[in-house]
Amino acid sequence: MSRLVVISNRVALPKDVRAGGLASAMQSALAETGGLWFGWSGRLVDEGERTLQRLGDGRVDFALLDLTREEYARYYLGFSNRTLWPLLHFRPSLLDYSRDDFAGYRSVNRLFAEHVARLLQPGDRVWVHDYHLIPLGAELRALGVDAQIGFFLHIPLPPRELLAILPHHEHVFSALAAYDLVGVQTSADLDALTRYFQVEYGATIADGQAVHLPDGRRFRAAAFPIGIDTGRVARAAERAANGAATRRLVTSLEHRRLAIGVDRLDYSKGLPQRFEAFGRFLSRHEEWRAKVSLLQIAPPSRSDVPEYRELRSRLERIAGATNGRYAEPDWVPIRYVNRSFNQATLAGFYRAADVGLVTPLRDGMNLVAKEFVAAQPADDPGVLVLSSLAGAARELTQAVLINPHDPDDIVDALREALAMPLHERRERWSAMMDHLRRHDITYWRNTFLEALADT
Ligand code: ADQ
Repeated sequence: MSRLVVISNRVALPKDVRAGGLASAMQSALAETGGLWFGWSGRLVDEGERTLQRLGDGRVDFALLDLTREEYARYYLGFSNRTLWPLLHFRPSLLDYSRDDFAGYRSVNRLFAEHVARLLQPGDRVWVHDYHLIPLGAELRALGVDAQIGFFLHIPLPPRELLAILPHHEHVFSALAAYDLVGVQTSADLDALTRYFQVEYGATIADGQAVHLPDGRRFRAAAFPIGIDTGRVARAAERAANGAATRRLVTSLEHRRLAIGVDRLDYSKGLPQRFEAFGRFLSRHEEWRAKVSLLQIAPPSRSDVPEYRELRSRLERIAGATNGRYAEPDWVPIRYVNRSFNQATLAGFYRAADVGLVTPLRDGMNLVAKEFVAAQPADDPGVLVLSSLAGAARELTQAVLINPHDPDDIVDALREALAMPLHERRERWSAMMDHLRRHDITYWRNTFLEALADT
């Protein structure tokens, strides 16, 4: 089988213990066929000190490229995370555009392409990941690369009207036509993509998937909802149930109930709304005071971006106010923890929880929702409360679905979840678990790579 070359902003090395499902899916794909994973090293250097670090054993290799501080500021913090991220998450009011950032984004994509082009071998298949690297395929083509190249967008794709808000959007999104296959998370994202090409470029769409441009370019687009390593999460949760971390958590609850949220600290995750709703739940349902806690695990991310720092102080204020108002000497409503845990520990925490609160304002998929379900014990499963605006809601239809913009919806869902009879919890859980077992991360990776091979 031909070698696989994976390109993403960050690379997960085999020794990375915090690596999640995506990292292990890529690593196992690379292990099967041999290959290379290319991305930013995470190091910032001065101009002229850039290195390309090579690791691996010759069968599975890693190539890690340094960036300068200027490139990091423009490509990563600027255009990727202050322009594309808010826009693609339906938040145009947070969009911060600058021509210099856009130029930086393009030049890092070109830089990546130049390095990758030198590392490619005849017959390689290339798989590019996510919004940081949309123009990479076109840059590779400009360098004469004729390998099969696929692209997967992990975050949502909003309707054309929103995409068109981005200055010079045509220079960004038309680059998708350079790929043989463009994968998105849901059929809604796929509709947005095909519609954008129809309206902006007069493309015609055959079989709902083949996009033909009037200039003769063509590519295939399809939805590939990403999954998790369902079996691994389930086994990890079972093992962790008796581990020290889960036992300490359970003991600390003293038979009270537990709702859990686990998210990167990001404004797309709806954390202020979740905290507010939990406070409202306690205010409205006195009978639940001192009977249930919310454990929110939220490690800071992108703290060099001002919106993320503001979010952090906002959450501290709401958690502080809610705790000040309702806490008892022996009970705190919101346990707010700003650090990350390894996947096994998280799996144990999910299993110990009665309710998983996953309430993003917008999310490409949301793997935490899937991990929460996979970690539940079959005989006494917890209840997933899930935002209908997360990609995962299209598959996990047996969750208690809510609109995160309506705090009362979250309040009602919490009450319903905490009171749900065992037979109903089991019924909902088995349907979701069946789906997750059939559509796991290996299925996702294989369907994408098979579709790429078919292009
Ligand atoms: P993210 O926005 O990072 O991913 P999500 O899918 O929920 O969102 O999480 C990714 C992984 O990070 C999960 O495996 C989760 O367990 C882990 N994680 C989250 N918080 C953690 C913590 N506190 N400690 C340790 N691990 C933690 C983007 C898109 C999503 C899409 C994924 C995959 O925004 O919509 O589902 O990519 O395509």
